[in-house]
Amino acid sequence: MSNVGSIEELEESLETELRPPSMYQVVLNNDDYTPMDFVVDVLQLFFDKNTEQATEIMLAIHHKGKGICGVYTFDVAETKVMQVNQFSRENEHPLLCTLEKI
Ligand code: TYC
Repeated sequence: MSNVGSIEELEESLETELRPPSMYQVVLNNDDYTPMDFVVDVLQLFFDKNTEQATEIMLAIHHKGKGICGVYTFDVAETKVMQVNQFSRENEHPLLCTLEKI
């Protein structure tokens, strides 16, 4: 517990810390140019998927337009989005990773 100096602060921090954090889906979007193998690599490198899981998610995105890679608190989700988009630009692919509040 942080910053508890008065009854008011105690009540506020208990209230704040007892509420579960908002959760965010990290989403990969389909495009016509990113190679399928690159998307499978991204899912394994950044989202802890094995080859079979990564291939299944990649194909679902390819057919449906977008797909969920994982669900995280805001800070973790935002970091993953930035890392994946940076990795895609470095490799000159248009793959777009976004974040959606649940
Ligand atoms: N549609 C891409 C292709 O045919 C593959 C792809 C899948 C791209 C998933 C992005 O998030 C994506 N090469």
